[in-house]
Amino acid sequence: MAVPSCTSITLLLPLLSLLTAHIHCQSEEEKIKLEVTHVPSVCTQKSRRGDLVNAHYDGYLAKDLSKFYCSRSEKDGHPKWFVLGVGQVIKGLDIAMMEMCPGEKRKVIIPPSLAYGEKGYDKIPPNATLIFEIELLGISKGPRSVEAFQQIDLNNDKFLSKDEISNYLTEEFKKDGKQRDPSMHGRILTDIFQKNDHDNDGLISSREYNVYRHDEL
Ligand SMILES: *[C@@H]1O[C@H](CO)[C@@H](O)[C@H](O)[C@H]1NC(C)=O
Ligand SMILES: [Ca+2]
Ligand SMILES: [Ca+2]
Repeated sequence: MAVPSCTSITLLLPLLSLLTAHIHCQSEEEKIKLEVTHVPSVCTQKSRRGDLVNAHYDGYLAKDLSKFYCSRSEKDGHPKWFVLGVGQVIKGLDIAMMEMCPGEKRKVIIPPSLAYGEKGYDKIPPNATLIFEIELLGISKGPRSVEAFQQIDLNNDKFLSKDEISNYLTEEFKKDGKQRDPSMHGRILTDIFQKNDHDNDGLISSREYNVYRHDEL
């Protein structure tokens, strides 16, 4: 299906992760090694799976400590936004950034099985152990949160109908103010139902929507 252009990705982030979020099965024996290097004096909130987090991180190859990624020098130094725990970043980072306070800093050593594996990726060689220095800047409720579900579920019956999701898409599209091919709306809607309406009853239940079992609705 057609995917919205790059420029709209930030605003459509909730949407895109509705389309692409999936559960990762984890069988690896290997674990990350985590060190908390700075704790803020006040911690009002801790990061959870499904939260939209804002962070800076630098990545190094463990074998020679060469830096392969630095969020501070990419994209004009804007920190990265992503949904935590849904595979938008490598597994090791998803794990390392749980239960973290805004302002907290961590250093983590990630085995290849929780990073880019036997194949490697781009600047990352095969079987590379990675080191990340992470600073969490902010947390907001993510698209797969209970809050997001309730926002879409206008009649509050715990099911998302086509109309409700269509409304939500319309509102999201209005927010970024771009002209769009009207057929895209329909295509996204169809795609959302194909990927999420597992029992094909034309409604997305809280269970179908919510990949996080611990988020009781
Ligand atoms: C990566 O590790 C696997 C498993 O230990 C091994 O079979 C493979 O040969 C390694 N690949 C490279 C390029 O070192
Ligand atoms: Ca509903
Ligand atoms: Ca359903």
